[in-house]
Amino acid sequence: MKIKENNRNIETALTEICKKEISQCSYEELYTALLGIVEEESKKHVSPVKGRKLYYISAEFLIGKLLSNNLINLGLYDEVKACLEANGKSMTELEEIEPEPSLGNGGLGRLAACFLDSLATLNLPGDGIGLRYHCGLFRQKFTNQLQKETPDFWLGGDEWAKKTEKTYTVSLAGKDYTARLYRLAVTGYEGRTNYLNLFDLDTIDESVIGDGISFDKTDIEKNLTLFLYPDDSDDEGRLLRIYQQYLMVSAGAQMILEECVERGSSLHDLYDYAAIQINDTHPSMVIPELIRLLCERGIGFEEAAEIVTKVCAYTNHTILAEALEKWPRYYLEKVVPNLMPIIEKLDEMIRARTGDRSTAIIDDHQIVHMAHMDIHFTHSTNGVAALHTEILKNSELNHFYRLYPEKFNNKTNGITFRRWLLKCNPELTELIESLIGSEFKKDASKLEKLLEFQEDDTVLQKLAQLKHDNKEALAEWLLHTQNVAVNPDSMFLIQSKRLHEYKRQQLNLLYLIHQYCEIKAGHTPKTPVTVIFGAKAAPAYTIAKDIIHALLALSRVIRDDPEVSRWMQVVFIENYNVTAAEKMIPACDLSEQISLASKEASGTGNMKFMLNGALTLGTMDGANVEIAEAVGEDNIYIFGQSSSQVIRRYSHGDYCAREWYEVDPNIRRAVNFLTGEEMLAHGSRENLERLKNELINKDWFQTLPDFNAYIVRKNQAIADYALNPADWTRRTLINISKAGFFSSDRTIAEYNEEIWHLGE
Ligand code: 26V
Repeated sequence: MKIKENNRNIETALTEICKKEISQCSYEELYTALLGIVEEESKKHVSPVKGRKLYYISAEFLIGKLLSNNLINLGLYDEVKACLEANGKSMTELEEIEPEPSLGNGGLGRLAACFLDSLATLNLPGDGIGLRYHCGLFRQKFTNQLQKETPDFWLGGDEWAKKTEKTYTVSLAGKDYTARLYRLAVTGYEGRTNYLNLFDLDTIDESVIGDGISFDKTDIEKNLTLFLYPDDSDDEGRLLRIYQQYLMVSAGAQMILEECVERGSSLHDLYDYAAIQINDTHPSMVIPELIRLLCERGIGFEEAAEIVTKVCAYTNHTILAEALEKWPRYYLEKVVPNLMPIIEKLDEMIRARTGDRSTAIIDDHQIVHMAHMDIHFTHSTNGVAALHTEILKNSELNHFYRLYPEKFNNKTNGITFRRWLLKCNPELTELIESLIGSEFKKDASKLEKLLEFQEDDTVLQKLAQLKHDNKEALAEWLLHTQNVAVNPDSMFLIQSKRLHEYKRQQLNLLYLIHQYCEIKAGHTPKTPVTVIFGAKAAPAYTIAKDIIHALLALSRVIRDDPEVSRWMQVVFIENYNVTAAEKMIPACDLSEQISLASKEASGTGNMKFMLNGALTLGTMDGANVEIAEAVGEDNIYIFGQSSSQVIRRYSHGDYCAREWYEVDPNIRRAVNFLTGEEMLAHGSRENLERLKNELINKDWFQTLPDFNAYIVRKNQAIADYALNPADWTRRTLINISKAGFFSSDRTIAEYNEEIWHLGE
């Protein structure tokens, strides 16, 4: 490390760069100086690529703030923190200077960020390719208990992603645009430095943003990379999404070929130089684009298609049919006229291969199915948790599975322990280290050594104290950022994730209403609880916004009722993001993972909470199934219908929410409460009535059948926590010790061994 080689410590380096005493520096000055130090350090870990290199193409990289994480990965964090403290400065305040890059919606984007960390940590050559959105995902504000979206201008000032001189020409709707490359160094933990390559246009004009996050969607030159997934509730929005995707894949594909040729590839042997992972269907156009570029460089169509199939692999992240992208042919004809003939040829090849029209790329209604193209023209299709992959094979993608059984495989998701333990919970990291040494930081399976301590009262007491300290820290953060006071002596129950009906925040809502009524009837819980939500709803997703509205209104109803608020508090934090997650997760007692079984592909929040010593209350869905297997049924709270029951119910089409509502008095009481006078005192009749009607007449994600089981299991968890705290802590220790499997290092090692074969 140069800083040490030159015998300069951080203190002298900072003083030199800032040209004054550290105590005299502003946090902005220190931040800029540290950014420079990280940059210099990370360059030293760049090493030439030998053999195959991975390109992970994704419309989202939810990377979170980078300073502390980079310092941890480069081994500089402790030194910097000590130096700041010695000069009267705080690391926490310094962290607040950094804007959070809002380059993702949720799990899919965060997974991509965890994967980049693991690739670099495992010394694997692997870059990300994405877009440099100027405002990214919207910033969420609550006004009159309603979500409002405003732009999040996170760029400006010092940026981690550096502008380069590299540009690529991309033709959109017949007109040429210049895509510029920005590069952000990804530092591995004691590992190599890779890059996240983000493309952008120089011509973007933030002044075209009007009210909220509205803008003229047709002026591509000015708006193309303004927002992440702009509202696609109309044709213009959907077209813009295709423009964005093609900018990303065309510039990305050109960059990949250029790099490979520079490294000696003849392009016929592209497979020896590149592996491309297509993260969901958003980057699917990279397949025809690469074929187009290879043909342009003299390779025949059939060979080009073969090369691309060998190089590319596809990850499916959802079984929800409405989330699998399919575009009317005329959209693609308009935006990517050069690709359409290629997509047609690929479709013809598949017609010759199989008579099964359900696997067609272009169907009889002239709709282009991106996932179908992915499965036919890549060598690997993977699901993201064991159950999810089984559902893909046996139901959703069964026709493809029968065609290509060898292509299907599972890669259960994982999380990077550097951010989700070392960074967000240094106290727990220290305790673990004092007990089992530091190997777990790079070999997460070593956490199992903690099992030795499950009967050790001193360790358990330390663990309990640490959780309490983290709850106090969260309480302070909530007071400071959200202006709400919570009781750290209460039990913390957290549901934080995107707002979607299948994730069933509405089930939690109905539970809270039920408890409200029970407390009013004199049936108090065993201990006071604080229920914390964090979630953004897609701007055009009406019911999701109604659920937020109902939860915000209910939190006021409870706040204003001292009889209930002694026992229960509901907090919905505004603008949930990675930074908020880092504060919430270490403080959680009970992690709510209550999606309708079969609908959550994996979930990764579930893993983060488990690793930080929360117990899970969940359905047998996604990776919850594997968490339950790992910890055993005594150390998790499982409830609700199984995925096969749910799938059966859907296929019979015989679920009738109204029947459940009419028969069950608890359900009726909770649902009716939505439009009762207490709620109407704080909420809007229109929103609340719409939600109530949805629950009674549709309830597409079967909230009502799981309602009673959820109440019983949740109240059991609360009683166990209250009545046997030592045993609770013992069970949290078991959860932590079994979390090793959910490290993204394990996931990435599996991708590499079975799909990518990097560096070979
Ligand atoms: C997208 C959309 C868009 C249109 C309307 C409905 C809808 C529903 C879901 C989605 C999600 C698309 C893909 C996605 O983000 N999947 C998430 O990927 C995570 C990482 O693999 C995984 O943990 C989550 O379970 C999965 O939902």
